[in-house]
Amino acid sequence: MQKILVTGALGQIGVELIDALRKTYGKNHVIASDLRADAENAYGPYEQLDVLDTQKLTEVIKEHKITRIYHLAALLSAVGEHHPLKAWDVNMTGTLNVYEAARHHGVESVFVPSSIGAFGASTPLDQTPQDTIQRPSTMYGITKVAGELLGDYYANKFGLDCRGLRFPGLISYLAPPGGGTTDYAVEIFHYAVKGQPYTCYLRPDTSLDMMYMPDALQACIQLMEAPADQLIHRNAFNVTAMQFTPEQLTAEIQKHVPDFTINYEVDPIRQSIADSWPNSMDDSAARQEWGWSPEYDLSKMVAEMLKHLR
Ligand code: NAD
Ligand code: AKB
Repeated sequence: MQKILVTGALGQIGVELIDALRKTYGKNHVIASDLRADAENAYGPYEQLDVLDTQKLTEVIKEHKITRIYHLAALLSAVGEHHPLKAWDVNMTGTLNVYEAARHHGVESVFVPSSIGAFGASTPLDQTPQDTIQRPSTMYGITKVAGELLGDYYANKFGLDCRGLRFPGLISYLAPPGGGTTDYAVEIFHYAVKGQPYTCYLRPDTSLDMMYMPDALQACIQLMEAPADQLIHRNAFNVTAMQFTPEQLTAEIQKHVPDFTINYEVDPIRQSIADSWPNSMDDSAARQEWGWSPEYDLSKMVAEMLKHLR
């Protein structure tokens, strides 16, 4: 049975992933970790762990005899543009520390999420292929491309089973998003259920890939359980579930909340990031190699989000 460490476990993905992993592998087989000393959201084994602290990282891996790591600790795109050097440190040095500790201390497999942020304006933005030009313009994107390459390097050079997904914007109701460009697609629901208008920082026609969290959790577990000989790419799979603009999301919410209104005050930093990201990704490699098949489309996701937030 796997013994799993999750870094950055108190973030938007982590709080739900630890629960999903514990249902699959057992409560005591999943160690949550994050920067905070208190961990009331961890509901099980927890370690305070800064991924920049290599000594503590090694201790945690050895003490719990970790065999698999889900490395979620990172700074997201918008925060990363405000703190680029910190984003480099956490996303790059943190990931390198995790790979190094893993290969030296008996860890067999490591999951590191990438992002639509690993693409840039020179990438084909419609049906973005699995293998294509990656010249991102954000510090976040630079760290994501380098993280993808590091995964390939550690797999090829040291035989560490490094896998990962290029996630689109993730939509969930439990933990708030951590400061990304796609956060509007979560925030908007909180305003809709409170009966308040929402001011969106992206233009109404900005199309981005998105996914509802249960599909993302399923993808994290399914990819890591896929037989290695089925995977041609292994690392950095495009995965998507839906594409929409703020205008289209608003129209879908209005089917349930007819009085809901939106207005727009465009933030030039986040708008330029969104403009450099795909309008829609081609995720056929994930579908073919390990059976990726999302359950939630726009209308199903909106109905579920509103139901849970109410
Ligand atoms: P988040 O910002 O919600 O959570 C990140 C967590 O990392 C936070 O709890 C934070 O305290 C922790 N952290 C920050 N610095 C740390 C450090 N030095 N040591 C240990 N922990 C640290 O992020 P998330 O949305 O849960 O994203 C997790 C991963 O998934 C990231 O790699 C992110 O790039 C990727 N991803 C997320 C999305 C999304 O829409 N949420 C989309 C694509 C990719
Ligand atoms: C962000 O907007 O930074 C994240 C992502 C898509 O990587 N949600």
